[in-house]
Amino acid sequence: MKAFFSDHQSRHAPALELQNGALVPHAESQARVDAIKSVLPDLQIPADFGLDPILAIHDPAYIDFLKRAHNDWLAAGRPGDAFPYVFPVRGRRPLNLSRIDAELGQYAYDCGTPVAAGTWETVYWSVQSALSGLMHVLNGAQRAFAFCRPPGHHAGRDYMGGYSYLNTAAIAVAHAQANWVGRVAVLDVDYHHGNGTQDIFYDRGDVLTVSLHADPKMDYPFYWGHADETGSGQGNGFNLNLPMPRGTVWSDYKTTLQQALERVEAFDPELLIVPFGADTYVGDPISFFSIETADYTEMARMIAALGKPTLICMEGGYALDALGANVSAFLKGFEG
Ligand code: OKP
Ligand code: ZN
Repeated sequence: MKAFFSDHQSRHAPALELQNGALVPHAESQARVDAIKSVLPDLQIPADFGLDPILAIHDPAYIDFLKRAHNDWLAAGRPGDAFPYVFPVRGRRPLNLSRIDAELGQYAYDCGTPVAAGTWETVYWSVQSALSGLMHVLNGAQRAFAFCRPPGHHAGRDYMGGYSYLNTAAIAVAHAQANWVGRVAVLDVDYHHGNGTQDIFYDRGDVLTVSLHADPKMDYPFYWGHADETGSGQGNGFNLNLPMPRGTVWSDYKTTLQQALERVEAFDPELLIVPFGADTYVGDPISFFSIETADYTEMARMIAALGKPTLICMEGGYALDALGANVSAFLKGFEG
């Protein structure tokens, strides 16, 4: 399967994130890139589709902010990464503040998603990798792997969070629908709920969003991903959340995946997009499922059995010693 990645995607290198009350080295690191690259010897350089596909999903003011946030931070005399630390509480009146500290809080929902020097360049090219993979599929390939980095599924129309700045999968959906296809299904198999993707398509009946993830009663992102979030308006019934408890092993995950696949099959999409996180792995340092490396091959075989043209977008996965093997086990399940 063709895999797409640009070396510009290595520029983003945030130093620290706030985890459980401590500033720790950022889990979404360059070492992830090296681990995944080591099992993908033949990466394709993405084409440049420009800003328009991004603006089809994201708020122009948010994009403008992302491009200049780190410069504005430096100009305000701050060292290092632009770090959000003050947030508008529910019910505050909308304010148009230009102080970078206020803007960061306006557009972020957590303290794990700083804007670093190379962030814009990296997330821009991560999107181009997704779009290049998408075009490969729309041009007739049965599947493609977009090595997106950093993750994208937590980013909403005008917000960043969960290491995500631009929602790569959502941008691919919009680009596909602008030119080629009608119904698109997004099947998110990252450990964490794909809250940004859910929000973006919540009222849409032509985009089915399905997410298998850790129960948000216990795990990030807490405020989204509960089973009773099923869509609104035209989108009512077109969002399916399948939360699972910590410690979930493959045999139980598999039963839930079967349920997800039945829903996708009933929707009968013309295109399937799979945000894939290897953070369901038993050894993941920030997650708590018990999936083993070999299970990823079976997981992928089950998804491939749908027989739909499929774009896989990389999301999380932080166990550096197993990340390459897990990605390669997953991709293997799509071959042959
Ligand atoms: C991004 B992706 C745990 C803090 C969790 C955010 C996790 C973002 C994951 N104490 N921080 O979905 O893999
Ligand atoms: Zn994740």
